[in-house]
This record gives sequence, structure tokens and C-alpha cells, in this order.
Amino acid sequence: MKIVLATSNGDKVKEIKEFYKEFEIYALSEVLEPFYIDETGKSFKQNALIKSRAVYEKICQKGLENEFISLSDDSGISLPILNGEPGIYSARYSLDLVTKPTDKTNRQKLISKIKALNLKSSPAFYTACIAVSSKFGDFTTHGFMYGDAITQERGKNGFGYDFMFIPKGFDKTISELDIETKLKLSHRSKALELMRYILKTIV
Ligand code: ITT
Repeated sequence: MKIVLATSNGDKVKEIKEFYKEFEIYALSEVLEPFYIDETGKSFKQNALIKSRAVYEKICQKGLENEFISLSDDSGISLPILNGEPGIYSARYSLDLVTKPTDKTNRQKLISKIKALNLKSSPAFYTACIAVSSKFGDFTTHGFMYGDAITQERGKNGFGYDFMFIPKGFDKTISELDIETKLKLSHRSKALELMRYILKTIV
């Protein structure tokens, strides 16, 4: 059984492929025509399942359910001081400010929100929910990474909020650390590690 990644985020594809060297993994565009998925869920889990099920449905329509399963990731950063913002809205956080939010505009909004509280940093955590949809059913796992969000952008690796996130026990942002270190620490890796046990039984 092969795995199709139900994501349009190339950085997630890179990290998942790097982490799951033992599985045969395909980007969405390698197997299906592009299509829009509306993330209407109220939690990381609901959105991850919306994405994995939408892609699995297309797999079934093509009669490929004995060949492929789908795997999605819904993730984001949350700040307790901002009542959990941006949370599940991490990718579209600056939608009220720009018509097409980017990682950069989202970071700028988060930095200005922290600065507005007269802080230079604040505790934060990343969440990832990994969902798998397959002929054996749906499965989900979660992973978390704790640390601090800072009001500066530092480093060049990673994506999204990595430039302004210092993981617990470090004094560098994720973007200042190498990719191997992120793969050991990250919310995504922790959730993928748990999902590995399930995948081993169905792939
Ligand atoms: P798909 O829905 O197609 O997978 P997306 O980027 O829209 O792609 P999400 O809805 O899950 O994915 O939003 C995740 C956002 O959370 C992402 O755009 C980043 O801003 C942030 N994020 C998640 N994981 C991250 C990580 O490891 N490093 C930095 N930022 C991350």
C-alpha cells in the first residue's frame, strides 16, 4: 500500500517524506488533479479528517483504494496569552489584513499582537494532528512542541512560524537549528511517530 499526502504544503511534504523513509510516499499532485478542500472544522482533528477523507474519496473514485491510503496533517501554533490564537487559523491568521495571507504576513500579525501586550516573548506551542483514511478506516494521532514565540524573526530554515519560535531547552529559533533537530523535536514528528505503529499494520 502506498501513501498519498493530502496536503498542498510543500514544506509538510518535505518533512513527512524525510521522516517516513521506510514508506512509499506520493505528493497529492503525483496521483490526483488539484482540487479545493474547505477546512470547516473546529479542531485540528476535524480539519485533518476533512482533508484525509476528501482525498481518500477521490482515491476510491479512481478505483485505487487497494493501492493507496491518504495521510493529512492539520497543524498550527497557539499562544495561551492570546486565548489560543492563531490555533487552527494559523495558515489564514492575517486574512483580516491581506487578501492572500502568507507565512510572512501571519508572523507579522502574531508579532504585533505580542508587542501590543508589551512583551518580547510569550509561551507558545505547536499542535499537529495526523489523519489517515483507508479501506481499514480512519485513524488520527496528535503531537505537540512547547516553547516560546518571540517578537523577532531569526534564522533561515523551516517555514511558517519557525522563524519566531524557540523550542523549550534551546536558545535558538527552529529556523536557526538544522532540519535534523526539528525532525527530532517537532509536533509533526511526534504525531507521525505514533501513526507509524498504525501504518505498519495497514501499509
Ligand atoms: P494543507 O492544509 O494543504 O496541509 P496548510 O499550510 O494550509 O496546508 P494547515 O491548514 O494545517 O496547512 O495550516 C498550518 C499552518 O500552521 C502553516 O501554514 C504554518 O503557518 C503553521 N505551521 C504548522 N506546522 C508548522 C511548522 O512545523 N513550522 C512552522 N509553522 C507551522
